[in-house]
Amino acid sequence: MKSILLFAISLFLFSPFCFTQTVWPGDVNNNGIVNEVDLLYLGFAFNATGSSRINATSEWAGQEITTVWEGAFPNDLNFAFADCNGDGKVDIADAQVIEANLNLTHDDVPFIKDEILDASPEVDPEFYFSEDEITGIPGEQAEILISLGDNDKILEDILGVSFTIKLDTTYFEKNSSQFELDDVTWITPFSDKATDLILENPEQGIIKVAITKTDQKPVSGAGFIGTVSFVLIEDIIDLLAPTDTVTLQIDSVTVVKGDLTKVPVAGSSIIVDIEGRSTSTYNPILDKIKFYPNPNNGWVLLQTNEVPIEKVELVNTLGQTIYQKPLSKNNFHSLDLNHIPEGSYWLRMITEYGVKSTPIQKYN
Ligand SMILES: [Ca+2]
Ligand SMILES: [Ca+2]
Repeated sequence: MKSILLFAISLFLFSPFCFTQTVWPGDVNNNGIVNEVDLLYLGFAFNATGSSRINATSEWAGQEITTVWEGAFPNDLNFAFADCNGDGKVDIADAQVIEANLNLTHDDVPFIKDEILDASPEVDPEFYFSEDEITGIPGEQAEILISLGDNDKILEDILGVSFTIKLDTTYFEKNSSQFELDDVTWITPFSDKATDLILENPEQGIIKVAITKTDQKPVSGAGFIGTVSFVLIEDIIDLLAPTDTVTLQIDSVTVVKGDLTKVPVAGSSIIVDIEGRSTSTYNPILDKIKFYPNPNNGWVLLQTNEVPIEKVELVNTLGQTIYQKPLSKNNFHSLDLNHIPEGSYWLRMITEYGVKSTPIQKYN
């Protein structure tokens, strides 16, 4: 009897006739936040149609879906979640809602962070700057191409990619940094069958990019994606200590296949050489210091190789020192960074020969 009752209740709960779920416009994957990853899900559902929402709005408010659509994502989430503006069709107007509601959160569902897969440039494909070196002239615009994958590591059956470009606003002019997607790339061989979002946050020096195919036809390939342009601030040379480095960074890379499964792809960074800056003060003996692994998940090992490190510091992308530790003269040291939030940092190793400063990536 009990089981019959349970069956009846579950039939009632899961019946499409009483289906109620809440859509927050732009949170296509319904994980509690609107971000660039939602565009990848939008690509998966692009051109789907179904019932429009009653009193539909793109404003940030939870709206009930009363009738399910036919299609669903691989995790069974209904396609109605992709209809951000509620007009009964998944199209480019819904991508604009993602942009309008970017970074907004709701707590209708337990927040699930969009997972960034661990990846290593040694084994996985890489998002990288297409030149080994770049020189910037203070106050003048410079640009560099970025690429995803190369001939040795071709990406297969890809539907979309998202990533973040970071430029430290201490060194780069705000509002001058841009990313421009190439008209034709290996992911988007036909620009009318793809869409993209390029979301610039000049205050934080962050550019979020998402590109997805809209015809559900995954592509394989590797190569150029677009161009990052930037302007170094006019008085940068006065600002820099001799061992400071200025970098551009690509991280938070998400690459999805046609079934939305994720492919590990490594991010990267490049040091910007600054014209007119003397680099002779860097002591090459500092190259003897080794540390690993990078990226790390909380533990970093340092091997000094007879260049004693007096102190290590961890500096965030805002230039704030968030961790420091004096070190003994031992050859090996381990750093416990488990309490440090996930993100990109500079590891500064202070020695009597100068400061070695290296970008590191912390994952949880
Ligand atoms: Ca989301
Ligand atoms: Ca729509």
